[in-house]
Amino acid sequence: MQEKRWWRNEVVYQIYPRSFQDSNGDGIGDLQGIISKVDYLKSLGIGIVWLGPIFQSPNDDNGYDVSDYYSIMKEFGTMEDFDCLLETYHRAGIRVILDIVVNHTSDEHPWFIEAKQSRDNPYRDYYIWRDPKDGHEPCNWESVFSGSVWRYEEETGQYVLHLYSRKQIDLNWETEAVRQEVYKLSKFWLDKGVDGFRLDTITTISKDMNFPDAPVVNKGHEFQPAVQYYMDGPEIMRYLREYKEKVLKNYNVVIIGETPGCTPKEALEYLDEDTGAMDLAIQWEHIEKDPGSGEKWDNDFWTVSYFKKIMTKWQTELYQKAWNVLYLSNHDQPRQVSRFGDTKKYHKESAKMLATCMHMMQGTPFVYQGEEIGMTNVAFDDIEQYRCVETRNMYAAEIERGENREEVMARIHKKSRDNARTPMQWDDGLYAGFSTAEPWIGVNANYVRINVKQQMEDENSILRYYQRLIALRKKLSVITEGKYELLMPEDEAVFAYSRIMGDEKLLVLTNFSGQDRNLDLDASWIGGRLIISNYKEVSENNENQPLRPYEARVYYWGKQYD
Ligand code: TEU
Ligand code: CA
Repeated sequence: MQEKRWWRNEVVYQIYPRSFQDSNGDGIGDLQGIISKVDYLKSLGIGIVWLGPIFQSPNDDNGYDVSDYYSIMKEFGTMEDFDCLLETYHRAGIRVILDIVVNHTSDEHPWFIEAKQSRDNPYRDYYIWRDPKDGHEPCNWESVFSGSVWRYEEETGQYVLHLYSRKQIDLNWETEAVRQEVYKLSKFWLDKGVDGFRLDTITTISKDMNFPDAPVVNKGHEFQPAVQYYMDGPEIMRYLREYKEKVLKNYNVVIIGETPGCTPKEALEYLDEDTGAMDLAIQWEHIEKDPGSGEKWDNDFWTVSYFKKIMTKWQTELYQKAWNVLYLSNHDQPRQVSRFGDTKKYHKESAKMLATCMHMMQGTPFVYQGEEIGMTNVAFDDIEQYRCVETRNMYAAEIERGENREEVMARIHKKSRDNARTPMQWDDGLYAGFSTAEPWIGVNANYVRINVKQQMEDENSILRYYQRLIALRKKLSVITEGKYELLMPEDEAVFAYSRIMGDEKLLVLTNFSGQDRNLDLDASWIGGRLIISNYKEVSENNENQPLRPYEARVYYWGKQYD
């Protein structure tokens, strides 16, 4: 495992441990469950798994609120289970990446329990405290999860900062001891042999410490979106470079930063091999128009031409300078086939088309659990069935503001993070084969139709298609290395692009609509050889025949294929 930049040739699979596989019948996914699925991931062709947070946590935000960085969450198992997981996956040739959450800790972390005792407690400066301003919050910033970013602490008469939930208190990276703690815990896990980190919300660790009021953009909100004051802040590069210098550069690991709101220009700074600090950046631009507006719950702005523009920008600007992350789904986003495809008439076709469009681009594809079988959004009737702290807070705030319940639920059905967090659908048995007991969150009722077992047996399933896509990437280096170029840029439904490397080339044709679409490509694209498609009855060579609803076809020119 010594080769450099090994992550460029692999596909990453993201596991949300709580929802993947329960092994002991308590309704909660766990490490033994993950261990039991190693052959499944191997058969898919996965080279790297990213595990959502597995550390001790009161689970206000499902592990993104850590109370002990050195022990495994009780519900997930023990340190022995973790060691066994690492060994099992390594033996199968799959690398393991941990999700490190160091923008904040849980309010139940011993550091915070100490810090809130008194103003002169040695841990006080691990967090960010401010005096009340005219008897109120120090500034008007709105938390990502609704309400103010400030929480008042009676005992010491000060407010403490939390960008996320009230139980996720932001660490103060200005404090040398905090940075030392981060280095120490990172070394602990790296020395165990993990293959890298995904650094949760890492671009918010440096804030504007003057805490200016944010401009009022929406009179309906008491507090204001203030992302410009805490994203990619003034000291971010200094913190990250020091982290790399003191810890990360001593290991052959991959560092993946979660970088919401990041532009290609900023990404190039983060990703620079000499002066930067990470290997991959999970940018958000193609799935969230304006994360800064704080209006994630608004109706979709998304159009195919917008998507093409954003993807093309990233493909072009990072080319030969840095490496892209290719994804449409994760644990914070609705299911991709519900959002960008058609779950009714063209479920299979659209799920395969979306995968083709992403996997043929330049970068490392990230597959989020269940995506490979086309899992869909869920629509629970009652807010009580939702578990996500963001969703529940949003609901409470909107109802209090007098919004209409049905309308609020409709937005939740569309965008709630719980859409992606229902249990993995393994088979058509009780609780979808996820558990023998009632799961911590409801199973999507469509598991009888959409599940791994059925798709393993079906040659034409979405799952089998993912296997083929991943195998192709291993076979044809033009998929990893080729230069990207957008074709038919103006088309509102067809996303067509080419990949070129020497005398090898790929033509990727995808239709994002439920209608037939004509192709408008010049004669140099006639011919080639069909290497994958989501329809039957496709000619072996490209003749520019129209694309059928959600059709995807990929043609190859070159010598590597046999
Ligand atoms: O997400 C960071 C982040 O920007 C999200 O909170 C995003 O704004 C939100 O999900 C929009 O719906 C990371 C994790 O991926 C997320 O699960 C955590 O809740 C969050 O950090 C706090 O740790
Ligand atoms: Ca369990």
